[in-house]
Amino acid sequence: MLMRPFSMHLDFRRGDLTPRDRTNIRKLSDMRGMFFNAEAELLALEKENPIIYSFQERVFPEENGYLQLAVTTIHPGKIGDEYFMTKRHYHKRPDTSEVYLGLEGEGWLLMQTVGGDFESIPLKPGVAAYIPPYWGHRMVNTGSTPFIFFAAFPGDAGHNYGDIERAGFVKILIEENGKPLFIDNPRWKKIE
Ligand code: PAN
Ligand code: ZN
Repeated sequence: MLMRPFSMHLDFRRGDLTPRDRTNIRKLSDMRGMFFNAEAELLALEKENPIIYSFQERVFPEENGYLQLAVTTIHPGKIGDEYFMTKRHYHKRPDTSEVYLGLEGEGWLLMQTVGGDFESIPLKPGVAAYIPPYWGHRMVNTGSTPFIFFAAFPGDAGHNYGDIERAGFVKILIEENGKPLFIDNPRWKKIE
């Protein structure tokens, strides 16, 4: 069936996509074991289990030729010294790209290949980043306000959380003396 052209509304400040098909909420309990400081993670879980981020999606056919659209809001905060961040993933079809556009707040885009090649790009309103094929990706909120960004990716890209979940990212982003600092992740292991 022929899809008709259409428009939608993007509220940059609130991170609202209208109309939308679904809203996903990721609490700390959905990200167990992903923060570096396991003790701080457990404490925060027991105390309030905070919402780390949420994302609103327009869902289209999972086929070549279409695009999927999403707006993500990462709340400000830290677990230990590590900033709130997204889970991260590769695409199920790893040879697919994605574009992220910063709408509100500030943060960093962390990217990594299966071989351990690492790249990072700072994002703020008006900055768009191109994530090429084969790069796993994660966003991190390094500011004190919500970090909101828009994403567009191929209809059939899909999401693969497992591969990075096992290996972790080579670097993590922590706050030191009030500033973001990249440090090596001692837990990271290359998948053989
Ligand atoms: C984004 C992400 C979104 C949430 O739309 O899916 O920011 O992050 P996680 O998927 O890592 O939980 C995207 O990259 N889509 O492909
Ligand atoms: Zn993606």
